[in-house]
Formats: sequence, C-alpha cells, structure tokens
Amino acid sequence: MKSKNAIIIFILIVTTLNSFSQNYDESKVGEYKLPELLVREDGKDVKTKSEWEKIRRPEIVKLFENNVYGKVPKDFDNIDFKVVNKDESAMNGKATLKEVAITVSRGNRSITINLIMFTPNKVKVPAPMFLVINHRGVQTMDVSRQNKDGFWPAEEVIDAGFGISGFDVIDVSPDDNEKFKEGVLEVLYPDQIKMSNGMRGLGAWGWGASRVIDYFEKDKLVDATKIISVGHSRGGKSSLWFGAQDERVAITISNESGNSGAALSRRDFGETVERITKNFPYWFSANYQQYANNEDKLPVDQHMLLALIAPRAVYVASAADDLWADPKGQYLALKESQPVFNLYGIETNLPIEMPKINEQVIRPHMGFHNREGKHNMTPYDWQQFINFANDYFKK
Ligand code: GTR
Repeated sequence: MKSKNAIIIFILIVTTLNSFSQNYDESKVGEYKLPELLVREDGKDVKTKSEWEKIRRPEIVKLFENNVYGKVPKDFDNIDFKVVNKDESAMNGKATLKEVAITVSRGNRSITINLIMFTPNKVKVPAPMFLVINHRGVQTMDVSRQNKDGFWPAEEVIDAGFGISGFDVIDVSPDDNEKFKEGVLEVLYPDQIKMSNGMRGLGAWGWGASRVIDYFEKDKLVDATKIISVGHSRGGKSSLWFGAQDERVAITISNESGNSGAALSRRDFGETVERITKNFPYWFSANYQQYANNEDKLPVDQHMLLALIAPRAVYVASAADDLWADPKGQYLALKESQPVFNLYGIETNLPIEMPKINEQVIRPHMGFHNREGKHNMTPYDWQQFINFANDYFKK
C-alpha cells in the first residue's frame, strides 16, 4: 500500500513538473498563427493610418486592457510637485540633481512618487530625458553617486547630453503578490481591485510614469517632447504598456522584457503565460489567467503591443543567454509590428534574420540589439539606447 502511494505521488510530481517544463529547443517551437494586426473586428482590412488611429488602434488597446494588463484609470483631483532637494553642481559640476515629490490625490487621499533626476549642465537647451521604471530599488539610483550601479549609469548618460531619471515602483505598487495593493490601488483606485479587468502592478507602474511626465512638462530643464521610457524585464513589460498608451513618450525601450512584454506569447520558447500568471498574478488583470496554457485563445499577441507605439519609436533589447525571455521571439514581435509603422510611411525594413550578437540594428523609429551575456541591464545596453536616441532625435 505504502509503495503504491509512493508511486502515485511520484507520478503526480512528474506530471506537475512536466506541465511546467519550458521549451528551449528551436525545433520544438511548433506552428502558431498570430492574430491579425490590420484586420478590424468587423472583418474589414485597415489600409490607412486614419483607419488605424480611429478604429483598429482603439480596438487593440481595449483588448489589452480587458485581457492582459487591465485598464489604467485616468482621473484624479490634484497633482502637486515639490522639489525637495536640488544640487546644481552634482557629479562634480556636470549635472543638476533634483529630487521631486509628486503627490497625487483623489478625494482626501493621496500617494507620493519620489522622482530622482539628473540633467546635464553642458546642455543649454532643455534636455531629452530617460525615465526608468525601476523595480531594482532606490539604491540603484544613488543621488550621492557613491554607489554607481551599471543598471542606472547616470554619469555616462549625462556625458552623452541626456537627462536620466527614475522612480522606485514601490512608491506606486509594491512588487509583491501580497503588498501590490498598498499604494495607488488601495489608496486612490480601490474599485480597480474588484474588477476582473482592473489595473494591476504593471499598469500601475506606468500610471506612475505618466505622473512623472506631468511633472516634466513643467520643468524647464527637461524637453518633454523627448521622453525616453526605459524598463528592464518586468519594468520593460510595464514600459511597453505605458509607452503604448501615453503618447507623450517619444521612445519606448524594453530591455529583456520577455513574456507578456516584447516576446510573442504564442511562440512556445522560454517563459509561458502559464508560468508568469502563476508566479506573478498581481502584474496582470485577473482576466489574463484564462490564457494560461491557452495562448491561442488570446485575442492579441505582443507584436500588437509594439505596434501601438507607432508612429513614435520603439527599441527592443535582448541578451543572448537570457533564453527565458526569448530573444528571437522579441525580434519576431518587432518585425511583425512593422506594417503599422509602414502605414505612416516609415520604412522600417528590419533584416529578415535576427541580427548577430552585439550587432545593433537601427532603422527609422525602430531598433534592436542582442547583447552577449545574461539577464540584466548594463552600461552596454545603455550605450545602445543612447546611439538609438541620438539617431532618432537627429531627424
Ligand atoms: C522573472 C519573470 C520574468 C521577468 C523577470 C524580471 O522571474 O519570470 O518575466 O520579469 O523575473 O523581472 O527580472
């Protein structure tokens, strides 16, 4: 009897492990059919940018809201900006540091986002600004610059003539399965929590980034027409959803965002919707759960998210050893988003094959690289972002 039980338990364990096993074998990816980007829900083809903007784009935004990330609420009563620290000779005089408390209220309740920003002193016009949706903790953005973290290489960015900024996502929605509600959800938008298409972690972080742009629009040191959103991994997923919606973002950058970010969900390689919704349910609206192991039923795929960013610019970064995030699936999604850019007359023309490791591809309004090495955001990645932004803003 005992041995029979042991066998049953063993079989159960093996089946559970198997149902979670990840595919890393290109020959086992299998066939998949992506949802049509340019066919409207009424079956008609989208042939012009006006049909895209008036009909198909809003349809796709709604599909992502209702099935993946939840709808981001827009209303609040007041927003207040307070510069709590300013140093015009930061980084030995080459930058201005500001720490800004951004307080947003609805009714008599409020939350505060603590923005950290450096702008280059050598730039006499308002500076283009990188904005990082940062889930790695405020210590990665040390204002004293004692700790120089390659994740947020402020000196290099300043030397290149750009501003760099960021906020810790904990101010908006803690990155935690239990605590994610403590922040904007419980304080400002409690209704969202009950809604099956309510905003969750990734959407909330983007909501916070939008409030930061509200501030940038008032700061003369910042060129608010040149905001570059950056996020790594989970932050990259958030950056894409944010950049797709907030049209004040000029360039949206996703660094190794992988599943439910820049990678195609239907491509069975690396992380899956099943894994991500099990491990991180609080990043997504409750409705997303139904697509676990059921990706073919998703009415969207991630190329459509990238396409929502058009005609503004999108940049997708990968790392060669980061197979969990499926570098090839990210490149394919970028390629599949091209028809929408082309509707605007933008000749994106990405190469058919994924570029070689460490070979950056810059095309009009679109860029990609696949860095050697592991899952991380590094000064090398930042150098590619700067190259791309320089090229894009020159036009
Ligand atoms: C992983 C998760 C990925 C990615 C990553 C990260 O555990 O499966 O989707 O978001 O975390 O944020 O570093």
